[in-house]
Amino acid sequence: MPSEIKRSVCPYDCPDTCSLLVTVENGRAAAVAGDPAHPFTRGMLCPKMTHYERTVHSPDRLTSPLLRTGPKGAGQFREISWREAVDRIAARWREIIADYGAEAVLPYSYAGTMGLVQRNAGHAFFHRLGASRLERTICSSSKDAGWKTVMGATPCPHPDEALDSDLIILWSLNAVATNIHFLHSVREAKKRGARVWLIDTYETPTARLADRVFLTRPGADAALALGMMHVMARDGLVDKAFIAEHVHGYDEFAARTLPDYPPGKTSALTGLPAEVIEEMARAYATAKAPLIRLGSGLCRYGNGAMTVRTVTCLPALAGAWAKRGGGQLSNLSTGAAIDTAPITREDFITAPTRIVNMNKLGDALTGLDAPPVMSLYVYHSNPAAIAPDQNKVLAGLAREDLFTVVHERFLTDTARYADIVLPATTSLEHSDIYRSYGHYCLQRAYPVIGPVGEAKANWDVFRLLAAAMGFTDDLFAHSADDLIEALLAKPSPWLAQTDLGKLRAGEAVELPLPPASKLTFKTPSGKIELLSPTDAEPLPRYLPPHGDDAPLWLMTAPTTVLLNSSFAERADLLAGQAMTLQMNPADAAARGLTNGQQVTAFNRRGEVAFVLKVTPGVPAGVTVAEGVWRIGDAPGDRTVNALTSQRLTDRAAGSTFYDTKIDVRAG
Ligand SMILES: Nc1nc2c(c(=O)[nH]1)N[C@H]1C(S)=C(S)[C@@H](COP(=O)(O)OP(=O)(O)OC[C@H]3O[C@@H](n4cnc5c(=O)[nH]c(N)nc54)[C@H](O)[C@@H]3O)O[C@H]1N2
Ligand SMILES: Nc1nc2c(c(=O)[nH]1)N[C@H]1C(S)=C(S)[C@@H](COP(=O)(O)OP(=O)(O)OC[C@H]3O[C@@H](n4cnc5c(=O)[nH]c(N)nc54)[C@H](O)[C@@H]3O)O[C@H]1N2
Ligand SMILES: [Mo]
Repeated sequence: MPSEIKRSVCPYDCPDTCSLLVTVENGRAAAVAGDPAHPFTRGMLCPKMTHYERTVHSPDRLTSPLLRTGPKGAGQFREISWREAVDRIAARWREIIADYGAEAVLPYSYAGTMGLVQRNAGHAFFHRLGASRLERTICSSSKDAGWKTVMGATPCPHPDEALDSDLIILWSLNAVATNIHFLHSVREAKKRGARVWLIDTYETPTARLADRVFLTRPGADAALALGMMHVMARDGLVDKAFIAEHVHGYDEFAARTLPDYPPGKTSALTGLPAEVIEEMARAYATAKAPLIRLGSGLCRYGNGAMTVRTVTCLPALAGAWAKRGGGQLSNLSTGAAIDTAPITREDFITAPTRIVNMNKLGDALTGLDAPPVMSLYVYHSNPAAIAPDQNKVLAGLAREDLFTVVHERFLTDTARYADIVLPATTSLEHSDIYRSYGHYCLQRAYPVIGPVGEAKANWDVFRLLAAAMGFTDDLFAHSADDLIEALLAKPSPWLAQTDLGKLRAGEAVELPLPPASKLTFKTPSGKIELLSPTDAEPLPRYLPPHGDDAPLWLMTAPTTVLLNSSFAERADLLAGQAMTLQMNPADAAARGLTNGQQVTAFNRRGEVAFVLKVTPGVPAGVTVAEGVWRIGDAPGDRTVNALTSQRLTDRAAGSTFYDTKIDVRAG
């Protein structure tokens, strides 16, 4: 049979949301390439997606439902039919609901796939069931909250604005790993003379693209931003005309907040020399069009929302919004284009049910009562690996009386604890529609190959479960394709301006940003709000992170070869890699540790074995563990999240992965 090239979309949780060209031969994906027609993909894929077909057709794919035959966690199962699997789940849920009520059932899902239908596929079902609701704030809810306090619902600028910037600041962003397609514009801008800064806590792989690298103490970015703004105000480097027209509360901010943050004090908080903070302030304020591309690392601290809020004040003081190429790029939101209500069906909630924060899964499984969690249904997420406080999560998953169902593509660390495992399709095998948090394109994907084995898509599984539970709502009679049409049929002014024919044909369409959107601030005052009079914290300030009673910070950073725990199935990507802990030579010497040896990182929550990598790229007092590894590939029996905590951010109940301290010993 001749090969065919079909279009699809990268489903992963990444701001780049690439358009894919898949070569299909004999019903199999033979090769995958980046789509040259897509304005952000530009024909290029990251190293992970270059051989996506190896994930899709991996010999490790789950191809049949499984029933546990050994102890929890041992990974011993036997194959059963879908009919038996669904009947067993429904029967067990009926018993649990009779004994404890439906809130004893907890769904757990996050972002294995970002498509609007498959990602949100369980909401209607669990609302209808009356299950506990999951608060899905593991990623960057505090970043969104910080942005919103200052900018309201103002859209982020187009990412291509970077082309016209003369100073691009990659702030807490390891773009080489997490936003590789943004670097196209960064490189082009550099050719035109732009300077590039990186502000991080260690020299990430992105450091080599930067003209200047500024390493700040973890959780101290608000102090850095305040120090810069202090110097700008002190030296008359703020844009007075812009402030007068577009900024609310500058006088209060300048009088009440900024005097508290002179360079000496902010130097002590950040670890950056005072003269460097002065220099950064001057360079930022005198750039023609400075652009901050804000990553998410800095929001995952006890002070995360306030930190983002504070950094977001910088472009207002510099008047950067008035200039093409200037401003700040945070998480882009296109939620206003497509309303997901036809899928999420909040109207199915008849009485408000319990809300469980996903960062506190360990506590929920081990400590909740009235009712306890008696069943956990996990889909497109891997909480045994990615959730904080792994020891508590695993203790919960090991409970003999917990009925766990995991719908997965692979036998992940979570799936190993399941009573029933259900096999999931990959994105090439099901329909969906995707928006992005790094650009303004929408794209619809059709299946390009049939399901591998007996794999089923998220939505199709919930249709089966709905039937087994006796739910007769019309919604569950519909296919994923019907749901996509229902989304497109809900008119929004933004969607009305796009070519729906092209979208339905599977091509990317770009939502147009309204003209002058950069100077139309969607806040209550219509201005950028430095002062929020009714907020418990009316003005930005430096708040300390949580910290821990231990000497070394631990950066739980992304790696180029994994995406959270996804791609762990890919031996080709992990070849030559090890689960390392990076450490400064001085910290290693002080502990008598040498490069390449096995070490144990520990704190009061857990102990994790790593291979030590001694490097001057990590400052003293900081350690780095890149990637969320599979326990089977780790030197010991735990991975990085045995060290992280369930503590939340100051606002929006976010995760605090980086707000972790440890000590390290040999062995
Ligand atoms: N290859 C790869 N791609 C990914 C992911 C992945 O794991 N791997 N993850 C995906 C996901 S889920 C998301 S949310 C996105 C974003 O993924 P994120 O994990 O949020 O990654 P970044 O936005 O790059 O931000 C992380 C950077 O912040 C730095 N950092 C940590 N603490 C601080 C601090 O206090 N101050 C400063 N200035 N910097 C700090 C870290 O050292 C790191 O370089 O990327 C997605 N893409
Ligand atoms: N230490 C540390 N921990 C972290 C982070 C970190 O940087 N460091 N990052 C955090 C962040 S930002 C995030 S967003 C979370 C992400 O947490 P998760 O969203 O849980 O991310 P993944 O580890 O990618 O796990 C997704 C799982 O979904 C499965 N999957 C993919 N597609 C489908 C599908 O269509 N159907 C079904 N049923 N399954 C599918 C994949 O096989 C994979 O096992 O992790 C957080 N945890
Ligand atoms: Mo994330």
